[in-house]
Amino acid sequence: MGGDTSADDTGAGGGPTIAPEPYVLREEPGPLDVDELRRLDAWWRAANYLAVGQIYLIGNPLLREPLRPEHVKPRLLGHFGTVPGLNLVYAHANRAIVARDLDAVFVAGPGHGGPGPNACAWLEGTTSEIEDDLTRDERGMASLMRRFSFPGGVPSHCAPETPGSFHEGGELGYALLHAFGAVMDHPELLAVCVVGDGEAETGPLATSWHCAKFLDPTHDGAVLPVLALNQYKIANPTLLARIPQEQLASLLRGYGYEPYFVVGDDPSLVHQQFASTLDTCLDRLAARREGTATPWPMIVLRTPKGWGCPPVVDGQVVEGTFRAHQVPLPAARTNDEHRRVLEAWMRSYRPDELFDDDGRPVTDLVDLPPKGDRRMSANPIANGGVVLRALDLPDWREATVAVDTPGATVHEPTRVLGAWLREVTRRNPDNFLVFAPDELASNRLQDVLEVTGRRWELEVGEHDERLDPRGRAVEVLSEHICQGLLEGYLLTGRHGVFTCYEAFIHIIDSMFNQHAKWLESSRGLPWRRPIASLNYLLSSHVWRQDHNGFSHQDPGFLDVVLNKKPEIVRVYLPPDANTLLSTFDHCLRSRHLVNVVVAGKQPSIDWLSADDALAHCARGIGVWKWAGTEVQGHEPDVVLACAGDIPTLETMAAASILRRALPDLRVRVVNVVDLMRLLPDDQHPHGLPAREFDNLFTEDRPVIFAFHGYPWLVHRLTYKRRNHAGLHVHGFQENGTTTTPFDMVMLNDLDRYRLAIDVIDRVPGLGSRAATLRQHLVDARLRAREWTREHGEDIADVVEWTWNG
Ligand SMILES: Cc1ncc(C[n+]2csc(CCOP(=O)(O)OP(=O)(O)O)c2C)c(N)n1
Ligand SMILES: [Mg+2]
Repeated sequence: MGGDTSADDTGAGGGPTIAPEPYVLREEPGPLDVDELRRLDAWWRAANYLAVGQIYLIGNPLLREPLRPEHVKPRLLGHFGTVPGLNLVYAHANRAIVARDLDAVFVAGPGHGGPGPNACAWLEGTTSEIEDDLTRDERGMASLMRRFSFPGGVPSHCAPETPGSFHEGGELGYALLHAFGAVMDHPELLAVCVVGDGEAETGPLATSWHCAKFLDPTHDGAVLPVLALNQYKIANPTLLARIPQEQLASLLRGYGYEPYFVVGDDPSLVHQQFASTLDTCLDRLAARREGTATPWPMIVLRTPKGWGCPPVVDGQVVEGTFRAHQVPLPAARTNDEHRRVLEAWMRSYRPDELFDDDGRPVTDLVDLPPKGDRRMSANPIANGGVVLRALDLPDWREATVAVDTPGATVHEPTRVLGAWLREVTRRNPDNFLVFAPDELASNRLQDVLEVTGRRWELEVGEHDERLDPRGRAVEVLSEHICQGLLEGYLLTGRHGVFTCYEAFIHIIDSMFNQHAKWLESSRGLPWRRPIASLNYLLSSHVWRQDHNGFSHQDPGFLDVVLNKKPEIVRVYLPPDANTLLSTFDHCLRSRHLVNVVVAGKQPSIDWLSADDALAHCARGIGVWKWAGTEVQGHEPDVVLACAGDIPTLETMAAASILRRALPDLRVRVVNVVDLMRLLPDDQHPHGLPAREFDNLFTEDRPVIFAFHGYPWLVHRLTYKRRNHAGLHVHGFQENGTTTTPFDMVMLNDLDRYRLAIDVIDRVPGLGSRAATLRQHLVDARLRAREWTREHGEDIADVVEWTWNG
């Protein structure tokens, strides 16, 4: 819901409630002849009528009888204010699609106007093709109206349930991003994108005007932004409506657009103006396509909020004000006056002219929109899974590093992955993109730039590197843009990767949430096909941002991700280069998920060969037998578990300290690549059955778990496990600063010495036996800390340490 309007729902506000007057169309100069004008206007009225019906009615859809209280929904939930604008743009876009045979999709930025696109899809006949009971007749119209914002029905906002929408419209700000993402690599596609003037105040929307600078005139399609300047949001005027029009025009010109203003409240004039403006804009876009350098056209549509609704309710002006945002007549069920005006309002659209005796749209209405896949409500691109082509993936094993013995070599995992992504990019020149907020090279994926450039349509300076109007890497310092474009690209049937500093991925927490909700809801709709997964590669992570400091140290995105339904989220913490490769191959083949992969970019030890990496990743979790000191046939005394590259390193170093100092201690090392394995199998498709978990982690032995992120997350995932009381998790405790890498792990009790101390403290009977070792480890920590303070770097013992079996 967009929030409450100020009107109370008793309808007892005193003062008059006034019904809108039906208007009469006049012939005005413009591109529409009388007949066309009449038909367009009829379509607009029909869509508006159906939208009002969705907000209010559970019976009597065609007003065959006077409206009675039982015809009106008991809870009136919806937003009318934005609907007339959305429907106007939709109707006119239809005219253009037919006239120019366009391949177009519609993005409703003010997605709270769900009744509008629902109505358009029903009028176009798409809804009845998807759902049997939504026939284009009186019965189907009754269902359409009833189910809107009704328990067991469809949401009040544009959502996966809305035919033709690929835009979750509840959280404002992402409309343009989705539109621009959709047309990338779709050279024939036009995205008609309505932007709310309130929505335009959000950070993501404000920055997304720039996206036209990433579109290649011939290789990509076009977006036609329509700024719906209805001047209000929920309870306030909008900023863009109250700056002088010339300032608004300058602002938009500054972003590279040529704004065309359509202003008015007289349908006869606005129809003509909008039709001619749309023609001009589409001509301009076509000329750009042909190589003519012209500014990118856009439309500013300044019409009243709630255009056509009751002008006055309970003595307060509603039409053309913020009061029209939601439900203009809030007491239509209980208040006779409101109900009378509601009926008059609905009749002002002249439903008798629009629908025949059976409730079917009259021939003029059926004839107006395009047919088949050209209907914006039925465009297969808006149901991305339908047009999805699998990636042509090179064999990841060919990109692996040779590992004969664990610990003998060192590589930068993301750089190794980058070489493989270079081949992925090369082989998939029109359906795979990599997005980064200026961090592609910083995260060591620069090999990708050997086969492509960074997408850039602007001037190229002498010292710039690898800029290219057709580049397959999109770099812009806005996590919002990266995320939003990628979402639009995925939702319309393509593939991609977003690489980001781990700490700053939080900037798009909320966008991730909304995309996840889309995936969750659309899973339940048989007509929506699965799309490619959203793949995050988070590098420059908490443990190796020692040089950048506390602001750059935050592994909490994992906690956000795991709030979402288990069916659609995956978290992978590959410990080395080969496991990262295997993991990413899996992610790029997966569908309809969010995959979060956290991996380091600094030189780090190679643990597993290609074969071992494959087996380990297939299991998702496993004992590294060669790293422990278990004795066949005996339970271990302690389990050292680890998830994440640095925790794995520290765990391995702890294991080697214990092996040398306490050779009799039976230590098991368990590495976790797929964090979801920790969950029970009835909670996640990757969950480990209880017996397997108990076998790995024992039923009662201490488990010292070194974890990449905040420790509580592991507890959250395992609290139902039998040995949860024996699980002691070390992770990021929010102790960060600018210091050395080893000081970072010491600050958070994740270092090898601390892990080994924990083993001594937790294994029954070990404390007194290993008292000297414990003291030695405490001293070693102190020494390591002191060394950093004196020399500004880590002690050689740590820096030069490697696994030697
Ligand atoms: C990010 C975000 N913040 C707040 C809201 C609550 N909200 C819903 S509608 C709305 C006003 C939108 O105004 P505008 O974009 O101008 O749309 P319109 O006037 O066309 O209804 C607000 C604030 C939201 N949905 N998303
Ligand atoms: Mg508005």
